[in-house]
This record gives sequence, C-alpha cells and structure tokens, in this order.
Amino acid sequence: MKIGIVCYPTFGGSGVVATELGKALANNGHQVHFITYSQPARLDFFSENLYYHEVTINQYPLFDFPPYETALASKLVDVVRFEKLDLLHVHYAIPHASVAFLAKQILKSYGINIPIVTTLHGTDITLVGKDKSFSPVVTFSINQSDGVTTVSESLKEQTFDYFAIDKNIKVIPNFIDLNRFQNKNHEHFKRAIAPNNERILVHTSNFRRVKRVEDVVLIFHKIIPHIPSKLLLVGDGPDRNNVEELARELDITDHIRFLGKQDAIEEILSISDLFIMPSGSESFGLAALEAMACRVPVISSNTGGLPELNKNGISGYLSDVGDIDEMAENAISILKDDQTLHDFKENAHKRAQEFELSKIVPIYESFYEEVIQKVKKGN
Ligand code: GMT
Repeated sequence: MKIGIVCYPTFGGSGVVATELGKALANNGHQVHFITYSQPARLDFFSENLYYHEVTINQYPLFDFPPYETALASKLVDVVRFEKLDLLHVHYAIPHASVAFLAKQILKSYGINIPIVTTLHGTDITLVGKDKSFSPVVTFSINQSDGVTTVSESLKEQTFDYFAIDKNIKVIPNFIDLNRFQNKNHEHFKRAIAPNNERILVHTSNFRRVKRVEDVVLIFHKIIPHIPSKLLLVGDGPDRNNVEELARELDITDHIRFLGKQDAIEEILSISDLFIMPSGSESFGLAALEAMACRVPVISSNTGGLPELNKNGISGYLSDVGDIDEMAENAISILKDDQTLHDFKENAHKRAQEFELSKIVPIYESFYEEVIQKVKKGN
C-alpha cells in the first residue's frame, strides 16, 4: 500500500504516534510518504520505503498569516497524484482534516477519489476543537473523512459529546515499540542523579497548562520528607518558569533537575522509579505508556483515557485532577519498600506489553483496507 501521512512534525504526542506508525508501516513493506512542514522529530532514519515531502510557503508582504493550509492542500494534491497514493492518513484534526477534505475535492477533478483517514488525538477535540472559532470546520471535516479513529474510548465519547458526528469512530489505542522502550542498565547515570540511592521520580511533557506541572512539584514536595528522592523534569514549554519559581519558593531546587527537551527519553526512564502525570485532560497519555514500557509505574489523574491505560493499584494509581494529597500518599505507598516497588514495576511493564506495536499496527492496516474498499464501492 502507498500511504501519505500528515502530522505535526514536533515532539508532541500526535506527531510521535504518526511518525512511529509510519516507520512501522514502512517496516511492514508499505511505502510511506510523510507530508509535513519540517522533518518529523522522530524520523531519525530513512529506509527505502520512507519518503518525506516538505511543505514550503513563499513569504509575501501581504501575508500576516502565511497560508499554510493552502500550501499543504496543494502539496497533498501533488503527492497523491504523482506518487499514486492509495490513502491519506491525517493526524490531529486541526487543520489537517479540513485540508485533506479540500485536497480530496481537488483530486476528484483529476479523476482520483483518495480515501482519507483522520485520527483524533485529544486537544484537537477537547481543548482546541470545541472552541467556537474552529468547531464548524472540525465537525464538517470529521464527517467528511472516510474513516475516523480516536486513541481512546474516552476521546471517542467526547467527540460525540462535543460535535454533531454522523459516522462511526474506531478506537485504535496508541502503541509502543518495546525494542526501543525497555529498561536498560544505566547505573553510572543513576548514581550521578541519586548518589545516595534516592528514589528517582520523573515527569515528561510540553509544560503546557493542561499538564499541571506545578502539581508535580507540589506532590514531590509532600513526598521528600518521607522518601529520600530526586525529581527529573523533562521537556520545556510555557509553564517552565512558573514551575521553577514554585520549586524555589518551596526550597526544593536541590532535589530537582530540569533536563529540558531530550531525545533519548528511554535512558532517563530507565533510571526512574515513578512517573507522575497529573494532567487536567489527557486523551491517552503516551508519555505514561513510554514510562510503563521501561518498568516505571505511574501516578496519574483519572481524566480522559488515562484509566484505559493506567490500572489503579496495579500499574500505578489514579486520583481526581488536583488531588495532590492522594497522589503523594499513593506515591509514598509505592516507593516505601523495595518489594512493593518491584511488583508495581513488573505490573507496569506487563500492562505496557498489551500496547506493543506489533499488536496495534495491524489494526491500522486492516482499517486502511476497509476504508479503501468502502471508497471504491462509493459509500
Ligand atoms: O499532550 C499534548 O499536549 C500533545 C498532544 C498532541 O496531540 O500532540 O497529545 C495528545 O495526543 C497524544 C497522542 O495520541 C496523547 O497521548 C495525549 O494524551 C494527547 N494529549 C491530550 O489529550 C492533552
């Protein structure tokens, strides 16, 4: 099959999932064409089945807002026609689903009816999509897609709650490459971070409001008096300054390391004992799955798709958003003795295995077949 993938090329979850999916499809023998405005962050190698088409926009003084959607639609028309693609898979509704719709209409004038699959990832529905300035276009373009997927049952329900959707949505959960995300021995690194064998807690995110990174620091502040520990904060974003400020106010900066944006996240997870994800909204929680794959249990909120991933009392614990007291108590109960921590680590790993790439990617492949057949039959 020849598949075009449109996504945000950044470190964000939707871009990561799209890129890992493209790489896995290429490995399975499909020809995969990424169509994005820069090379996807996780597209760190090329194989004979992987192609990358950059969307470029010529600057013009009139353009206060460069017309990215027009440039992307034109590029999609071009790539579908000349590479003879069988299907376009767009990740994140805004603006990719409506751009794909436009490209599909243009391609009809060339006698091509390209099947479009849209995957909804979370904030495109829960935060951005339902914004009145976007919602008519989001509703229309989801309804016009030939196949729609969400990354969790919860996101599917929210999509039906917020928008007037008149079609089926298939849930295909996110997945993990266990060859990459596995617990590797990094004793020297661990000793550098925790010289007195302290427990190591970790949080990775884009430091946006929705991630509630300040809660991570507040939870950690409650843990240190009971459990000697260190906190690694990985990532960067708008809330980083507030978080640093809070750590200074609480006088716990000696116990916290801000690592900024990191590529080899699995190495950091490999030395970690507990992952904290107190998000205010989270359609799936890919970062938590990456942690679990590296045998790191998860303290999370119970919002969105998180209960579909993190099993309460097994792979970690779930609490109401903002309940930092309970999150700290649960963290202490996991970290308090080696045997309990070991059991949670094993359970987290076992749970992650259920989301192994080789189990989930074939679901996408058969969904593509189904959508292609449906479009061929004209319904
Ligand atoms: O979480 C973010 O801010 C990034 C966002 C994205 O689209 O890049 O992540 C969303 O998609 C991920 C991949 O499907 C999910 O694992 C995240 O839970 C989801 N984020 C939210 O729903 C807040």
